[in-house]
Amino acid sequence: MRIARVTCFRQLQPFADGPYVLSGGRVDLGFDSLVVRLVTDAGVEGWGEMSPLGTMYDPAFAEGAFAAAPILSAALLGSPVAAVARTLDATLKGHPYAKSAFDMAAWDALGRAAGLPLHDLLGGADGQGTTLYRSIGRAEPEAMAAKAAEYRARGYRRLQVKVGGDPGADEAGLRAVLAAVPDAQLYCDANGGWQTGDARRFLAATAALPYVLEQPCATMRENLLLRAHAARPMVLDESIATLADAVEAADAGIDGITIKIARVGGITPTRVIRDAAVALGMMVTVEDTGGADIDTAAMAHLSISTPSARRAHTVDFHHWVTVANGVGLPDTDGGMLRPPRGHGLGIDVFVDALGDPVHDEGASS
Ligand code: 0XW
Ligand code: MG
Repeated sequence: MRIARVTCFRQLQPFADGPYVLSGGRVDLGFDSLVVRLVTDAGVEGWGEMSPLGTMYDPAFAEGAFAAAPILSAALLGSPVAAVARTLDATLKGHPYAKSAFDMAAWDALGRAAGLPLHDLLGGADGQGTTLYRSIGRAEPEAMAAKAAEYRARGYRRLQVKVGGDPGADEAGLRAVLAAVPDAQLYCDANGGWQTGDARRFLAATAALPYVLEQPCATMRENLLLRAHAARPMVLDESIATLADAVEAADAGIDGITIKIARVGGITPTRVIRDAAVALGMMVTVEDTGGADIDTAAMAHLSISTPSARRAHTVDFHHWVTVANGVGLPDTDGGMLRPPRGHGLGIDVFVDALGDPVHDEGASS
């Protein structure tokens, strides 16, 4: 089965809950999403999605993905669907985020052709669903507490508290959230905003509080140096871009990793890193940098096929944004993300919601 047509769309996806504030004054108002449709010579469709978070979260930006899209599309025409990851890597060195939606679309097509939900191609479902968390942006402690209470009332039992600024202010935010939702499980995510000294100050001031520390500093070296100072569990997110990063983190006693599908380049490398991390004994989160229904379905399938004993949590991006790009995801009642039941990603895509293609080539284009 070979690729006969490639069509790319752009969808702007404003956040439903307003500005999203990360450390370092980074603020974003929504996702800027690349949606890819592949059509095979057998007439099977496959869809994929990728959105970076602005321009300052990862070494990725939407305009980069849209610039790479025509180059990758041309290379994929005639390529076997099963070999898409190899074709992408042979065409463009690096730029994994730009390849992610194409790789995802190929997996969707393979699942549809096989008549199987994607998780059956990725290890099979272990359990019914994956715990969801909501992220609380940096703000005044009262506002963070109010947001935490709202999310708890909406069924989320796990919350990601954004930190990574002044350690004293971060401590106040964490204490306010804990007071508002004492039964929630908390992750403090600095998004690499601290220097090691800031992180040690925050750790000392919050030694008695229950939370997992996420990506305290920007570089792998700083994070690994900090590991010895943190008695609590520590997970890395932005530092994990390759399999080698995951191995280095495991060797240094890091407890868990977050694999972002876009950051590593699609479902193919995500699966490799996920399975290696599980074998190395780490907790694993599979999620992404942004998107809506199509991307959330990919996170759902990769998460549910991660062994439940090693599975941490994931995000429901289709509930973060005010637009939809398909239907098929089950309700997230109880704060759980369940995979669609249909074949492949299991999403019926709303083509009309995507506007005119930004790129289209191949048969009948
Ligand atoms: C919460 N996220 C998954 C959404 C944004 O892409 C950033 C990321 C994080 O962990 O910071
Ligand atoms: Mg994170």
